Amino acid sequence: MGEMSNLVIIAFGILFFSWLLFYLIFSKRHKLFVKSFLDSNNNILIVYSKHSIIMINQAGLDFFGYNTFKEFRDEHSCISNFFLEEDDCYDKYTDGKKWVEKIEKTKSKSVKVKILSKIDKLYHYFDIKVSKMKFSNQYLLTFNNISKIENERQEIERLLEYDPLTQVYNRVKINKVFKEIIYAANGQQNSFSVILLDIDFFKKINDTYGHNVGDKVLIELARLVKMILRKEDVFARWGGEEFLIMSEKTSLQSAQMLAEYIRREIERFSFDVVKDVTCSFGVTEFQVGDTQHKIFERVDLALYEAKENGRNQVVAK
Ligand code: GH3
Ligand code: MG
Ligand code: MG
Repeated sequence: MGEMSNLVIIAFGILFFSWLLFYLIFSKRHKLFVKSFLDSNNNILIVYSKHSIIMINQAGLDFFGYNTFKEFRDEHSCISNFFLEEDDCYDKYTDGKKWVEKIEKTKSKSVKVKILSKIDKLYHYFDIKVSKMKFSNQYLLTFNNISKIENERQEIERLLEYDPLTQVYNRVKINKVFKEIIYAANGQQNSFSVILLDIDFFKKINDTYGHNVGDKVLIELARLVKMILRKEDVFARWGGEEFLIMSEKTSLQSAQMLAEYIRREIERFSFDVVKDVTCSFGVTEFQVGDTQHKIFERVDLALYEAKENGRNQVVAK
């Protein structure tokens, strides 16, 4: 009886170890098969599970600048650490470590991300598609490099926001900035001021020297004002010979001083051909509850008064 049970145990033992051996060989072969499949693809492919990377293909290692998966994994468990912050791009703060699961549940199952390549030192944009693998809790991440199309899109967007003559922002950009800045100012009591400037007797310049010289004055004026302003000030061509400055965290008094400084610099500047040019300025500060329309009404009225009072001066409202 005792011998019999020993035999049964040994038989089970043999069975178990053969299964284990078979499983190990099979799973290793399976893994090698998956790896060679992933490596054959030129796109970066990553197998992800439980918030960490469990496989990356050769294209991925090449892009991130690692020789082996082990080197890569030792330094980075979560791929979202690579995602850089940019408007309309997905970054590591959006959904934290659970980002793969979150994306898989969205309709598009994909996100746009921005990554800096260690190899070519360039920013790349990818559309990452997340697919859940059947009968497992693993996900396949497919990186589609959309840098070319994204750069072209950004270039077009940039062109749409710039005035082709003076190379400063135009109304498209200003309206966009206004929306954001008013929203921020209402929320955080973070004030800002607006300066509107208009060239005095510009029609006379055109009539006397011709339209091309008038254009040149606009270019020179824009360049001069841009040089005076801080990087964080928004400067735009509002219309024909009207320019607008938006200064964040700037009180009415400071904006008035800035306008006065610009006014004097323009007055002192010797423009090509025309030599003397002056401008009139309207200045106003954001007040809680203001709309873009209200701000413009005030700054326009201030500018009107500056013109009425004899031009080449600053009026604050
Ligand atoms: P004020 O002191 O009252 O501002 O007089 P002004 O002559 O400057 O005023 P007004 O606004 O009547 O004239 C603006 C002129 O600017 C009219 C238009 O022909 C000219 N202008 C608008 N856009 C351009 C441009 O892109 N290039 C040139 N050269 N002129 C332009
Ligand atoms: Mg005008
Ligand atoms: Mg004018």
